[in-house]
Amino acid sequence: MGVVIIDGSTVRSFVDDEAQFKKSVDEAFASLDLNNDGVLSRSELRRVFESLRLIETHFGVDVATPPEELTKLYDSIFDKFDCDQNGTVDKEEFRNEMKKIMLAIADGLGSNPIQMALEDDDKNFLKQAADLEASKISG
Ligand SMILES: [Ca+2]
Ligand SMILES: [Ca+2]
Repeated sequence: MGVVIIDGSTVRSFVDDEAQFKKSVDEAFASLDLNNDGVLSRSELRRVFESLRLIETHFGVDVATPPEELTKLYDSIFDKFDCDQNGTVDKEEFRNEMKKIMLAIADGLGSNPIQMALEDDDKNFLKQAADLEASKISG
């Protein structure tokens, strides 16, 4: 358990580092593709957001949101990811939309850093962004 400080530029430089971002997203994709069929289904994608905790922090949804409301929300998120609307999210769709989301978070953070408490083994993208920045500072 640690606390990381994240601001818009931290997130932005993470996304801008294409090789690193692709690696992180591909790793996340692989771990989420539970049945290893190369695409994410609705329920698989839902786990992304449950694990990232983006819903609570960035979509302005109360934690006490009724399950049916949450399902609607996750459905609308899925539709955003599923660009070609074929009912599954492939790697490219996942990466493109994650990039948009991360940049939207970066815009939202601006130059007002936030503190995030994270588990050490957290795969949270925001922690990875912070780690990347830390590694650059320390050389
Ligand atoms: Ca799958
Ligand atoms: Ca698709």
